[in-house]
Amino acid sequence: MSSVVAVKPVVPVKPLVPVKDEWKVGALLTKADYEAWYERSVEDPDGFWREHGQRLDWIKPYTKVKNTSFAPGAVSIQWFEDGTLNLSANCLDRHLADKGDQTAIIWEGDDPQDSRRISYRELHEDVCRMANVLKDLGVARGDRVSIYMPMIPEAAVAMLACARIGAIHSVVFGGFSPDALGGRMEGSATKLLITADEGLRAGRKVPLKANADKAMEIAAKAGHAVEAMLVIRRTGAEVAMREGRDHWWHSLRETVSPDCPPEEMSAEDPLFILYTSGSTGKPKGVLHTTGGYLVWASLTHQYVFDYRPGEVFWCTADVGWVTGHSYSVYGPLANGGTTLMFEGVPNYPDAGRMWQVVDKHQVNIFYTAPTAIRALMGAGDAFVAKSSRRSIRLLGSVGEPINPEAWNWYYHVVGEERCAIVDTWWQTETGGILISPLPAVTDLKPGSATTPFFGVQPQLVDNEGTVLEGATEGNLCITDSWPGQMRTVYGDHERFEQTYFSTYPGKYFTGDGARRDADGYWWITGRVDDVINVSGHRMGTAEVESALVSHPKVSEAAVVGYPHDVKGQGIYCYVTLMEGQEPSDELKKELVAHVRNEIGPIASPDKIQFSPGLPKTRSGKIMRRILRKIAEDDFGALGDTSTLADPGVVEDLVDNRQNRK
Ligand code: 6R9
Repeated sequence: MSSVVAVKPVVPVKPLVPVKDEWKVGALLTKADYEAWYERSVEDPDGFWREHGQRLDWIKPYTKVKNTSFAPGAVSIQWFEDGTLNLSANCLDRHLADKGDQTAIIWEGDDPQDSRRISYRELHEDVCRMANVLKDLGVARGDRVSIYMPMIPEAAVAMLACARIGAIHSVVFGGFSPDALGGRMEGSATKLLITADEGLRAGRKVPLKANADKAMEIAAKAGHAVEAMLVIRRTGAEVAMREGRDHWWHSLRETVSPDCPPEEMSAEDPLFILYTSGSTGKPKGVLHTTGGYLVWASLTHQYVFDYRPGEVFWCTADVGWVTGHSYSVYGPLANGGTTLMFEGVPNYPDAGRMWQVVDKHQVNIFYTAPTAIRALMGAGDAFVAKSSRRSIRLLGSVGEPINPEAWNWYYHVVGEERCAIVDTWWQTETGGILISPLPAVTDLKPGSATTPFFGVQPQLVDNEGTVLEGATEGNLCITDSWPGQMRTVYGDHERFEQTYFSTYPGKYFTGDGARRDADGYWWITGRVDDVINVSGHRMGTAEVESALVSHPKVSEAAVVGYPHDVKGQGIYCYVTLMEGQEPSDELKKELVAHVRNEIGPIASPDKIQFSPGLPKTRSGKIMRRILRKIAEDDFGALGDTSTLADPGVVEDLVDNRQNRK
């Protein structure tokens, strides 16, 4: 997609869009409710969550509620710890009596002719069958199962089947490379992998099974042999099946019982691992547990989206990301809702696809990312105007800061000023939404995630950790735990403490910067660590750097983000070549292909600049601040360069920026 978007202001951005009376009709919470609930949630968290934990069906009710500590060296997070439950029973079984025939999942295929509706009864049966198949293949409670799938209902079935038997799932985005999948399978010591023959996106086939085969080899070489693979037939392509190791889901499905009693799990038993990028080269396995996570996913889904029975909820995120976990699958299903899963992409067959799907399935709540909004805005209003969109009642945004122009377009053109926009700030680590407007409660400010959800206590600190008061800007921390918080980094609790609780001891540090305005509204300004946000996807600059230096012709690389009209941030790489290697356009192409191969297409470098040297301090640290400025063409503000070992390097970088592409 082109990186140039003509941002035409539809109407001037208004600094404040007050709640409209229509948004209050039938709403679950009033402003007074929000204020009273919020106050109680922070003054009496035990009482508040004791009550709200009851939204789930517990096998053995909890007597304890909050048991958490952010204390240095002793970080420990437990919620509802003596309660037991099963997550899949909460998402399925408990809805069968009233809603057995209601649609749980509407599936819209890549091809506009392809769609399916799956009732709660059908989904329950499929989940039970897959759970039984997993058991037959040797998966037991506590085992790790990796899931590498396209956006088809079987991805949700696989997640729920794991939850039913107490296995821990690790979903790996279908766009990741065999290397990335192999590394994650090794890291989680995966017992079994669930994948599909092929995926389908914008009419193009994605060779998932072939990638999975390579990933199995990579994991084995790294020292971990994955025992089995369960393969879903999606396109019907011929794929190699290894006898004794690989199994077809459609064959085994018929050999098992449609009943599978749900395993009784403790609230603090692990539910899933999800790998996410951080400041170091190695992705972290974020671990979420069962009870608190589901309380959080379902409560935020209900109140942030003001979700009402019978409504069709469409979160466009892939299940490979946390947004897909919490708001395509677990939140909506725990609430007995109807969730739409979309296999395709926003601009196929054309840029009107999203709105056609909205009309076709009468979507009421639409939740997507700013990058998609900007891309569709760039394609022109005509694609939107061809659809009715009258079914939409609420719009949502997630993944990165939404610029006011994109907000405005979403509000005026897509929503025709009828719908509130909830700009929801949260992270893989937080399990669900932490800061967001509520549609009937919060006056909106384009670009602001506004106010905290129940139990969330944000705080700004400066680089020394001093707490900042009033209208100001700083590093965003959260001072106390909430039920959906991650519990640890899988297999590495020390890294968990180190990453999130050591920078500002006693607080959870988000890695984001934020501003609080005079009305107490929160504005997220973006990452303050070495993580960049490319099309709403987190990418560690260190990961891209290590992919680049793994190329034989590269001696050193430094990667930074720069502003990109559609992606939010683009990937800018400074590359130093090995002695004797000549820079060329060919080599740039080779390096781009190499990074795609190592990580996946989402990590494709947007610009590569060959640079004979990188700006370093005398102790050898790369000065990224300077590299960021050059990438932004902001040469006037390079700041203090006096600590550089060789100041001449900077001039060289500025002079050579023409060679970037
Ligand atoms: C849910 C998700 C988390 C990072 C986060 C922040 C950015 C997410 C945002 C937002 C501004 C919003 N982010 N939502 N920034 N406004 N509404 O995206 O999780 O993939 O872990 O990314 O995304 O920088 O720290 P994840």
